[in-house]
Amino acid sequence: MVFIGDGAFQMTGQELGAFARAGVHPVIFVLNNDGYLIERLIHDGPYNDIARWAYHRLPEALGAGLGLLARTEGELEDALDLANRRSDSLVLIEIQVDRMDSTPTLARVAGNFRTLSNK
Ligand SMILES: Cc1ncc(C[n+]2csc(CCOP(=O)(O)OP(=O)(O)O)c2C)c(N)n1
Ligand SMILES: [Mg+2]
Repeated sequence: MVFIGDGAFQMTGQELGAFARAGVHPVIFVLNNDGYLIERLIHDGPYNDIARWAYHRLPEALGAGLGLLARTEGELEDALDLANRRSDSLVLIEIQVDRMDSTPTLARVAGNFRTLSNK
């Protein structure tokens, strides 16, 4: 299983092709919050925006397996069910969340960095 942000995926996503060549079948969760949230929480600006890729369509384009889109909890449950039944294939699940969704821990840590960088 692989968990990756949309920003990090834009630097490494071509490796889907290598997975296909190696014949391995990970389940890949792409957490799509429309940019670099960790940086937005510290200091926001247009440099935290990234291109809006259709991540769930990339496995098909790269001949690498199945891509699914989850925009709600129900869609995520359906995608997990399908991934469970498709262990013979790479499955990429794009999970769309709100732009500023964050765990309390991340918000606290980033807030401390923000305070330090404003001193
Ligand atoms: C090779 C490389 N380039 C740049 C960075 C700087 N960097 C750290 S976090 C980050 C953005 C991460 O965005 P995303 O993967 O979407 O995660 P999010 O914070 O949105 O959950 C970047 C560019 C890095 N860590 N490694
Ligand atoms: Mg992101």
